[in-house]
Amino acid sequence: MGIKIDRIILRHIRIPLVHFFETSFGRTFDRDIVLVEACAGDVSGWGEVTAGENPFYNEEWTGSVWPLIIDYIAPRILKHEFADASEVNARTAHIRGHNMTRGGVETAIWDLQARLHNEPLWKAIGGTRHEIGCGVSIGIQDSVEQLLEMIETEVAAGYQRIKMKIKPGWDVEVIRQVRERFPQIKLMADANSAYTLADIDHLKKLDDFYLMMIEQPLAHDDIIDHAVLQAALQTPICLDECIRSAHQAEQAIRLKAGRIINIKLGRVGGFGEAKRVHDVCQANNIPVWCGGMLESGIGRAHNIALSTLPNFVLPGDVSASKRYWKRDIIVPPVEVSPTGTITVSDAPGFGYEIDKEFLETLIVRQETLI
Ligand code: OSB
Ligand code: MG
Repeated sequence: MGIKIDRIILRHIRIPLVHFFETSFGRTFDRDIVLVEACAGDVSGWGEVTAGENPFYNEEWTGSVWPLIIDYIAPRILKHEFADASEVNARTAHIRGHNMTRGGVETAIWDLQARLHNEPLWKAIGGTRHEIGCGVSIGIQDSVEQLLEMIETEVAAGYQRIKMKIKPGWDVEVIRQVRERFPQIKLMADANSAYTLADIDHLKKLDDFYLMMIEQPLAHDDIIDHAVLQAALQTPICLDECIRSAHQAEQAIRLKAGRIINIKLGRVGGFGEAKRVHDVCQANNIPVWCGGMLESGIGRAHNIALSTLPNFVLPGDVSASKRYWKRDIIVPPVEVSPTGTITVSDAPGFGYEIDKEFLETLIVRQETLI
């Protein structure tokens, strides 16, 4: 039984975060998210485009998503006969970049296929675990005291590792204070490309804090300088921004640009490529974990499914709905156990229902493509 999409409904929603989120490239208070509903008859699959509000993490932003889907993606998807969702990626692979937009559509079709087959998405993609380990990503705060308080809260909630955002001026001395207060926790730092090789002596100081890893210290599109830095550091480097395909993962591993890779569905363009990145890493003994992009419940549910693949052996940035939203757009919300785990739903598709009534109240713009 193949899949034929007869309608795509795009929705742009705006939803405030419970607490602002700051990275080295800026502070976010409200999320502007494009959701993709792919329909085959009366069955729908849902995807989330994980682009940010500005083109600062990568080249995409909420405003670039809409025209790209209308002008370039939907015409290649609508009415096309897919034997399997694994064929979707190749239909839009001629588009340069814009993986998050391509991935928002692709993941919707994976969800649709799983719902049509009445099976959980995590099993459909080859997942092997019923429970996933969770960490949290904590943004840059106004004061170290506020950061310490937040870490305290998340450790008490049971999260298995703490990731803190760093940038020049909010790095070594802040980490030193975190380590003094929390000598035992699994701790890591994410720089979102805020440094260059000129900072190598400064970055070496991070080796004092037995971090699990330091994430994407150098340029968003670099693997060569990361290889130089990794050779100079004891702390493992984890690559995020610069791994956008399985081929790039393979090259980064060959160059020894890092020892860990964070996989984000959007950054690599959906489940097809995410599985290939996963497989390349597994074959090379590179552990992976699932990154996050402050997703609503839809993207979060996809991330949970992805995290069930066998080589997702480190806790990811997939955490409870309530850390982001007063009310999520899925029911039930994503909940995390006192030991920092999420139990994976066995309901069809990504395993949660859409809260349509609440979703309606968030819509900025909606369009049906046929
Ligand atoms: O680099 O992992 C990142 C959020 C926005 C942009 C980039 C990143 C992040 C996060 C948030 O770290 C992870 C989460 O969804 O909690
Ligand atoms: Mg990151």
